[in-house]
Amino acid sequence: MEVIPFTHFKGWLSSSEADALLDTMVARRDWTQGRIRMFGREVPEPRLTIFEGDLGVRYTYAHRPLVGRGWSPELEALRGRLAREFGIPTNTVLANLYRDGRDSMGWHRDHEPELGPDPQVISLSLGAPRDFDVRRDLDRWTQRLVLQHGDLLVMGTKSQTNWTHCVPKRLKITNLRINLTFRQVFC
Ligand SMILES: O=C(O)CCC(=O)C(=O)O
Repeated sequence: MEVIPFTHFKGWLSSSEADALLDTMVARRDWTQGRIRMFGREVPEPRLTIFEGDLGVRYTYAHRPLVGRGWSPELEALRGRLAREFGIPTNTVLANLYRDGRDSMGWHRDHEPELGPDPQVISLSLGAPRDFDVRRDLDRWTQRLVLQHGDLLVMGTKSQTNWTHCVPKRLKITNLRINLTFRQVFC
């Protein structure tokens, strides 16, 4: 039986650390609404994003090209802590801001060629709790995780090759959520 390649660390950040990071991220002025291509049509993303990464690192998803222009001190400190604790190096972070439960992320996998053959992704959640669904390709078995303020999710080996994941809409949620996804891009 295949082990689920998603490991959920509840309360990985203390509530004071999570509150401080949420405040810092909310105060940023560089949130943008990108445009992506879905089913052959260009549409605005149903969320806001900030991309950071090592200088010149390029990551493209859904036909949206992103280029690393360096790190803010708090996100660089966090990626160092992740590398020390999990032994997973990363050179980019994509921050997603879900303004409320109308913002979402559809079923997908992080399998762009520049992420290598078996990407691992580390995801930190801040703000409103949101459902995070994972589905195994083999039999479409689906599991729901609830990601809360300060929780960390490690999507390990095979998580992107044999599974898909999504953040479904939740129309009753009125508060914002920020998610930070750290990845290693091979240039
Ligand atoms: O918001 C999340 O928890 C998931 C983000 C995600 O799936 C992604 O950035 O690929």
